[in-house]
Formats: sequence, structure tokens, C-alpha cells
Amino acid sequence: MMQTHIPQHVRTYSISYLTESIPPPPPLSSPHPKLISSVNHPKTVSHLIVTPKSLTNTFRHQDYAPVSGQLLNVTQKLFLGAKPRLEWTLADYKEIPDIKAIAKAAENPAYKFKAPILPEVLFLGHTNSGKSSLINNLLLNSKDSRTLGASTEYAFVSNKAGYTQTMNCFNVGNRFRLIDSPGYGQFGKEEQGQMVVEYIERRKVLRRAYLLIDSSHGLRDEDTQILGLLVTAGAPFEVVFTKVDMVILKIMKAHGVITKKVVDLASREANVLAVEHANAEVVRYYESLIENANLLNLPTLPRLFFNNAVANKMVQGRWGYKEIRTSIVESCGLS
Ligand SMILES: Nc1nc2c(ncn2[C@@H]2O[C@H](COP(=O)(O)OP(=O)(O)OP(=O)(O)O)[C@@H](O)[C@H]2O)c(=O)[nH]1
Ligand SMILES: [Mg+2]
Repeated sequence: MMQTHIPQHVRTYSISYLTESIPPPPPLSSPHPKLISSVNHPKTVSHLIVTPKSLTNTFRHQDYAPVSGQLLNVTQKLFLGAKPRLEWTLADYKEIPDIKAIAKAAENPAYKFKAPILPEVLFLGHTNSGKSSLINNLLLNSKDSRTLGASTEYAFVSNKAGYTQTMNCFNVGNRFRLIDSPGYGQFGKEEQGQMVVEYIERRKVLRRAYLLIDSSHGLRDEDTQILGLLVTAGAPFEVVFTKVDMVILKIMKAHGVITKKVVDLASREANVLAVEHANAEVVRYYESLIENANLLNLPTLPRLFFNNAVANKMVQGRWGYKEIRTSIVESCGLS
């Protein structure tokens, strides 16, 4: 049992998720991730604004330990050292090289298939939910990310919903495979969905699926259906809230948060207070998404990750990748 800064709501969910016999947790020292000291009113507040990373910590369920320094080191080494390469792009499950090879070997016992079988992780979500953007950010190393652009992208990103039309497999350093998938929902195509469903239901080397939820939309009916499919298929999965920057920007603006330097004391106080209230509202926004989707009562208790692939004046930098990377490394048994 661990940490003291899990908010009360998460503990409450966890108790109903676990069993009645588990004693209630000790009282919390603070209901929110970051309470800003009311005596200290800095001139700039950017560092006080909630980030996707701090949300990942806030919503980390008590059953899951924080990421250890050792796991983080192993993960960073693996990701930053690996040269990812696009291995296949397919629209038909039967065409996946090892599946095809098994079928060939059944016809011809002399046929030998040599490519290594590796653990796989799948990224899935509604069209335009940010799958390809997330994959790029996971695969780019820190050197690449300074020059992020067409030449350094792995998965293709577009603001046109339904852009990714095939399942695309990236081999990461011959340690695991990362699969991008075509989105479901608006502009998704039925035949693309078939391959994704077949993959979820049949793929033995699927170690973890990451279901992306576009924070600016919340959960849509199709997301709920896919959640049901993952649970029924017994596929291990986590949930990633993408585009957190948009939610934070909107709520900070609504509270009148100013990111530039504020000099007079009264305005500084007001600005810090605005951030406090806005931070709490961001947390409440996600609490209600999580509660409405019943995510913490699902039998597999998915982890919840928060991330942004685009920065803005309230969310400076791209956050949440290291945590997702460690989850991939752990689920593929590479830690
Ligand atoms: N503000 C913001 N925009 C994002 C973020 N992630 C992705 N986008 C934008 O959302 C649009 C869709 O992103 P993609 O990564 O192509 O989404 P996808 O889920 O792969 O979409 P399909 O392939 O069409 O299913 C692009 O315009 C991205 O720039 C994010 O974290 N924040
Ligand atoms: Mg895509």
C-alpha cells in the first residue's frame, strides 16, 4: 500500500472495485495534486498549472506502484537506443507475416519461418483521437523531437479524420512491435474495423492495448463499445486521455489565468487563486469522465494515462510519454 496523495475519489472507487472487506484507507493530506501555497504568490504561474504528467500521478490507482527509477532507466535506454522501423502495413489480419507463415506451414511442412515473434502493443481509438501523434512521440528520441517534422515522423498524422487506413507495425529495436490502427467512428471504414477486431480477439502476442480517448470529446458511444470488446476478449488494456492541452487551455482561459509576468501583488494573488480553481476544475472534469465511463469498476482496472502531443501557452512542452513507455516495457516483459 502506498502514497498519500491519491485523491479521495480514486480511493473511494478502489474500495468498491476491490471488496468490502478491505479496510478504508487513512485520511488524505491533500485532495488535489498540487495545492498552491496561499502565502506565496509568484509573478508567473506557468509552473503551477496542472500538467498531463501530474494528472497521471493524481489518477494513479493505489493498486499501482509509482514508476521506479530503475524501470524508468531501463525504459529510456530501450526507447532512446532503438531504431524503430516500419515493418508492415496491412488491411487484412491473415496477411500479418507470422499468421501467413503458419498458414503456409500448414500447407507445406517443409516451410520454415525465421522472423522473430515479438510481444506487441496496440494503439486504438476513435478517428482523429491522436493515435499516430502519440506513436510518433513515443518513438522519437529526444534528439529527434527537437526537429519534429515530416522527416522524423513514423506514423502519419493528419487533421483529416480517418487518415490512417491500415494497421501499421513498427519494430522497435527487435524487442517489441508497436501497432498503429485505423480509427473507428466517424470516417472509419467497416473493413478496417474488421482487422482491428480480429487482431484484438485473436492475436496471441498482444501484450497490451492502449485505448485512446480524445479529452476534448470525452467518451463516445464507439469508445464504450470498444471497451466492451476489450473486456469480453480478455485483452489487457490501459486508457490514455489525449489532447489534455486543449482541456487545460480552455479551463485556464475560463478562469482568467494569465501566463505572462504579473507584477502588482493583488493581481499576483488573483492569478494564483485562478490557477488553483482551474487546476481543481481540470481534475473534476476528468473525474467525471472516468466516473461516467465506469473505468475504475472494470474488471481489469485499466491504468489511466494523460498526454498531450501539442503544446500551448498553458501546457508548455509535451507530457506523459515516459509513463506510457514504462507501461509498454513492463507489459512486454522487458523490464
Ligand atoms: N491539441 C492537440 N492536438 C492533437 C493532439 N494529438 C493529436 N492532435 C491533432 O489531432 C489530429 C489527429 O491526429 P492523429 O494523430 O492523426 O490522430 P489519429 O487517431 O491517428 O487519426 P486517424 O488516423 O484519422 O484515426 C491532428 O491534427 C493532430 O495534430 C494533442 O495532444 N493535442
Ligand atoms: Mg492515424
